[in-house]
Amino acid sequence: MKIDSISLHHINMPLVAPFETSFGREVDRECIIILIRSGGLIGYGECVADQLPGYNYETVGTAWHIIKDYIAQLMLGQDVKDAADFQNRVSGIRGHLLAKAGIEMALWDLLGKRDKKSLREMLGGKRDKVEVGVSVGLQESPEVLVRNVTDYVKSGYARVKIKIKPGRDVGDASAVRKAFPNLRLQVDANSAYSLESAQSLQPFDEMNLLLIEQPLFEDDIWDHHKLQEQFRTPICLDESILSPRHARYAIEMKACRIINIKAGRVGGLSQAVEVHDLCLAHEMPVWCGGMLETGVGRASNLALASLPNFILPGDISASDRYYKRDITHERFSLNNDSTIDVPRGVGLGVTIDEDALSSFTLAHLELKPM
Ligand code: OSB
Ligand code: MG
Repeated sequence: MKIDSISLHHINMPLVAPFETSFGREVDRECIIILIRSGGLIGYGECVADQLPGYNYETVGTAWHIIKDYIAQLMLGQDVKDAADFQNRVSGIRGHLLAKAGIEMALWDLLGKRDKKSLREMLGGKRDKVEVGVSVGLQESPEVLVRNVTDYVKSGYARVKIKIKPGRDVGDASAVRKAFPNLRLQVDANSAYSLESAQSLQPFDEMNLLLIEQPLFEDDIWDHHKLQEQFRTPICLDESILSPRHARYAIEMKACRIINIKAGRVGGLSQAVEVHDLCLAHEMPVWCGGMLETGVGRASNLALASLPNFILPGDISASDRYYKRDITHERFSLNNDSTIDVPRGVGLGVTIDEDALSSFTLAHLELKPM
């Protein structure tokens, strides 16, 4: 596909409720929506870098710079054949995986529109709908947390993840467990513990949790191995897995028993599929993580999560859990079996609400061949 132009929209969208994790509190979410034009078609992508480098070192600012000054220069006016060709072009750019993934998503949307295929079909997804859960941020108190979880359970979520941090871990989880003895429950620390401080999490082993997500440093696969040896509950890695190579390290080191896959974090959907395939070959179950995506990124997550080894429910909630107004005309809703339908249309299978997109846009840039 000859790339005619690449447009970037830096957007800010108000969240329906603040989202607090061990690395910070967000009341609105920023990201970059990417438009790639080719032969009269437009492909859309979402770069999930946020305003702050809390989850990942990338930000909207760094991704903007890397896309504008480096990635776009390797594509504009050129024939980019597919995701593999794209990955090959950007292989000289070290890191900046969220930036690369946003562009790759827009390429997939374009390819699907050109070939009249859905993303699910192109990636090899099998399911029509995927099991999902909800990720609940830190609340004022365990009581407020239980009230929040109750609302989500009532609205149909059969799996709940709660965020934890030192001092807000065992108490919070046991309050939820007491209120919901049979709920599929898991916790996410976003790297808030050391091997030493994580010893205080031992009571989790008596709470029948699905998994403990990313307790330790993002660059420390080996200490996760040591911690996993001390826990019966599966440890799941999120931040630590930045590539298929990291997934192999984690498997070989027995650093975890489950992997959370986010296409953004591993540098694109093609890389996410590679991680998926590797995990499948090693009988390591995976699930699809979320980054509070707009309808664009949510459509991509649903297609990815339809692959066979996505065995656990994904952090892919209904649109109304995140945004009152979204940038896609399509809104995603929860079926009564705690699933969400995978889009069927070509590419991502979503259409853009131009008014919404422009009203959320803080900055806009169009890049064309020189
Ligand atoms: O660690 O999984 C995470 C959101 C932003 C950054 C990191 C994480 C999250 C979530 C929310 O847990 C998942 C979602 O519902 O999109
Ligand atoms: Mg996580």
